[in-house]
Amino acid sequence: MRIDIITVLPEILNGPLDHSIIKRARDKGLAEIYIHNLRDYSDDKHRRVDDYSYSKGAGMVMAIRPIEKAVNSLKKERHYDEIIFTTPDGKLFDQKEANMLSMKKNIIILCGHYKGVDQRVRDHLITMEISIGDYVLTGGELAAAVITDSIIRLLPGVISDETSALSDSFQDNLLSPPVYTRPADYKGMKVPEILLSGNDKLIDDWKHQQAVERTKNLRPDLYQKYLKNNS
Ligand code: 6GU
Repeated sequence: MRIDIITVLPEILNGPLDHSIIKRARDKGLAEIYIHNLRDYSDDKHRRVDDYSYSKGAGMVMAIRPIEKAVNSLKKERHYDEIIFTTPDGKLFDQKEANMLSMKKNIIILCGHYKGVDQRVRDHLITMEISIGDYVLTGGELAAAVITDSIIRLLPGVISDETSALSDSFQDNLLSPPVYTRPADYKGMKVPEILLSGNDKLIDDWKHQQAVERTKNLRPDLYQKYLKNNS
């Protein structure tokens, strides 16, 4: 899978997507991530990509010209399944969206900035608008990193079987059960007896029951979804 990210702050994105599991996925050729500086597509001698809003006092707006140039130069090379814009008023991102996007071949993510983007970009170039939560970030870069990370880890071969993405929290609308490692007794704080039993069937039942219990207590909204899917 290939993800092209268009941004005015490429420095922010390089760091988070160049470590650990995501770095390994890129090195193994399982994922290609390219970060493009929107300013490279500006015609302006100061490399500006924003301009004044037609509504007074509304702050700066990302202009359509450089964005269209950037998007078209990518589209000329290959077909894109989705062109995503990150914005606090987009559709709330969740595991289901991550699963859906992980099955695409090529996507573009345009990082929102300033007071937003010229509406004509959203109307004519963008196929999908995503928010990562009900709070405001200074720009779409961290959201793009979150979205990219959540997609890449789902690609076949990126995560080993033992830690399979299928057993992640949220895949079945359940939070993960608690986990423990050695020592079995640390200053009187003990690992639950059942995990030391060696009985895989009993341990699996216990983990599931813990996951259900945790979800019920911590995320009643998710628990309702879980009940609906399992009734
Ligand atoms: Cl995608 N962008 C910005 N700027 N803020 C956000 C967001 C996106 N998602 C939540 N807050």
